[in-house]
Amino acid sequence: MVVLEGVVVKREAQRIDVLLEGKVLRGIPRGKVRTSERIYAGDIVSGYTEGDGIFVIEDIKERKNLLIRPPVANVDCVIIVSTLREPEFNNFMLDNLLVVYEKEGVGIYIVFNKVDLLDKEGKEELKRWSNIYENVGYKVLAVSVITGEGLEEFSNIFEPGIYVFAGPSGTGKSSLISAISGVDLKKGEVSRKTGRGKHTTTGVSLLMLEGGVFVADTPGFSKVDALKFIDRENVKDYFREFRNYVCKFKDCLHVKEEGCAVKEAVSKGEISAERYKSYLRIIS
Ligand SMILES: Nc1nc2c(ncn2[C@@H]2O[C@H](COP(=O)(O)OP(=O)(O)OP(=O)(O)O)[C@@H](O)[C@H]2O)c(=O)[nH]1
Ligand SMILES: [Mg+2]
Ligand SMILES: [Zn+2]
Repeated sequence: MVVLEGVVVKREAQRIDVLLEGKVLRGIPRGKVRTSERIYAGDIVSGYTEGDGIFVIEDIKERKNLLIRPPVANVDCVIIVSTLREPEFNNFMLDNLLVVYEKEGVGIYIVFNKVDLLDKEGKEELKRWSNIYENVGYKVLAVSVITGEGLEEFSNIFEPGIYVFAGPSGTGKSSLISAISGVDLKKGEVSRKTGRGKHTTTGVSLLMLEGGVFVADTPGFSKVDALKFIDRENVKDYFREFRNYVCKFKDCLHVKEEGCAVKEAVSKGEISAERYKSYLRIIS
């Protein structure tokens, strides 16, 4: 029998969809894959087709990486979608996410959506936060799905690979994917309306754009705790801006130690006080 290879483009509860030669088939794990392994969106799976649109999965190709939050395999880049308003910006959550993704070594973009909602004060706030993250070395974009502002620049970032849209609930991940792909995710999707009349993404699904680009829409979260994924003493390694400083003690945790160059940099304003506050709160 010919062994075929497909990509898992949807993972939700018991459902696994496999994209094979442009067609979406229902994936059914068999043998050791069924009993001892979990399959994630983004996985490359091998097996054979059977009857009515069934793909029997016999094996999973070794993963390049595996994000746990959100659960997607073989990720090239994470696009963290945030907002200043609706919902209010939560920099502590963003800093937790950044730590988690830094550890995975994936590319990272920070995209502030819903800039149409910002008044003068809001725009200043946006500039202040953008500067903070750009100074750390992150690529930051500001967009609005409603007005189209920034969307052209945003759609130009994509190169072949898997891009995961992550971030708090309601920031506009699904809306952004719809805007750049032209696919209305809210229609074809299994989505439920919450009390506030919003569509909430449930499972993870990958959409194929032109030129080998896959984008993963994922459910938003309300809380992320970096310590679930990283040991307390290693968190400092994933604050990029701390790496430029050499403290008196090699194992300095940058809390109360004598001769801490990171703390000194915070007091001089070289390192953002907000970022440092997040760091202390993560490890506390
Ligand atoms: N004002 C404004 N509203 C937007 C914008 N983008 C999305 N929205 C609205 O924000 C709400 C949430 O958008 P979604 O795209 O469902 O957000 P999501 O991040 O996919 O949410 P989850 O799937 O729950 O994580 C919807 O009512 C959208 O119409 C924007 O640029 N401006
Ligand atoms: Mg969504
Ligand atoms: Zn230190």
